[in-house]
Amino acid sequence: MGREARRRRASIECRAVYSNRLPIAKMAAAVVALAAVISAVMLSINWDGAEDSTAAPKIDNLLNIMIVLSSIIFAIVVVALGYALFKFRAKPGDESDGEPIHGNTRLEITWTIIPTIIVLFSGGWSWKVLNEIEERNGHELTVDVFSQQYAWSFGYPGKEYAYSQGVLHVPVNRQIVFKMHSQDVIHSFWVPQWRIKKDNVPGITTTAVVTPTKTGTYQLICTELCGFGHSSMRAKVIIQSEKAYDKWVEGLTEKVPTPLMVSVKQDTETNPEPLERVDAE
Ligand SMILES: [Cu+2]
Repeated sequence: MGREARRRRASIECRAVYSNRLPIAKMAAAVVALAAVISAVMLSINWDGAEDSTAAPKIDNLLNIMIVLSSIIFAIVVVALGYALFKFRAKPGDESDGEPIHGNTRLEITWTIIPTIIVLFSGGWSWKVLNEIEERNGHELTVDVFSQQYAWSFGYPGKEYAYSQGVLHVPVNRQIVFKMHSQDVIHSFWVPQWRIKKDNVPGITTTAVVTPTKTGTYQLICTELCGFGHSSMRAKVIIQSEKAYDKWVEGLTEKVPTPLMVSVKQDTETNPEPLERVDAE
């Protein structure tokens, strides 16, 4: 048999096995049912706790969309796999080889286009959410975050670079721009109830924008394995009224130490926007 004839025959066999006999309607119904059950269970779990920043509901919403999309894809795979395992299982005593299958162009185009649409959609949606979260409102408060093995400290540029160690105070309902400066290895800034998570990378300044919506005491957690003391690398975060915040910062006696100030001054390349800040000298 010539190559072309073999190809055609395999293609016909393949179509016979994989398209004509597929109970598409039943399988689609099974996919919808399974995806609905998985989505319902997964969405009923409160994965990330309280939503205490303006970004939190948007991020949770995005997570929910991803959960539903993933449930659909998971259901398609499980139903197709389950059907194939059941339908095409070997008969007892059948030791023969499987069918020689050439492929199915239509199927391959479909399973390329659909994931492409899903990836573009989720990428686009994430982009939109990130833009919304990071949009400055012109009334923001800048706070410098210094991370080093295994401690956090903070500088308050608007308050003559007052400095606090192990405890961060910020006002509620005010947009805070955190400028992060790692002094050694990569750390990561994470207050779970705010959802925002940002790496602190040595040599560059990274930025996170957060508007806390509730007062209270939280924990800042390092979420990048940074060495032996990583699990204890935490700081207390106190969100309070603007008045109480002002009072607290004014009571601080220390100023950001010179070595840390050096990294503040290096903040040019990644964040070119002018900051309202007093120079170190
Ligand atoms: Cu760490």
